[in-house]
Amino acid sequence: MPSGPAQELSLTPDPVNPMAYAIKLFNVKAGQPVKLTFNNKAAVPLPHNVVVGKAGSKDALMAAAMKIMTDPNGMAKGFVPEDCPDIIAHTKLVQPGQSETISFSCPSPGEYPYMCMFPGHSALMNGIIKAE
Ligand SMILES: [Cu+2]
Repeated sequence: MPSGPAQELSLTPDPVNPMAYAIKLFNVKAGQPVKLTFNNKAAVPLPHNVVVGKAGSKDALMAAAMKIMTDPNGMAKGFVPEDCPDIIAHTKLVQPGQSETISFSCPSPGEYPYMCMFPGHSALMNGIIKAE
């Protein structure tokens, strides 16, 4: 079980490119709780989500993003592929001006990918939480 103080991460869309995140790399301690807040404040209003995957699952997450993009119920699901076993945490689809905080932990050292699965965003709108 994770113990110790929560490591608070704060994420927004990139102020220059609204289809990317402002931060592409976070460093955390493995095994300690993480609180990630996504604040969807941007000059260009677009909905986004944040989907966090297991260590080393970036390719699997990318594939899941491609799949949910063509799902006729994708919007209703907030573009979160609930059937993807590599997902450890996610926000709902966060509308412009709103924010959401999610809690999880990175149990062991590794590179935990996060990405936005709103159609067309995942290729650039992604990053890594590096746990050590
Ligand atoms: Cu997005």
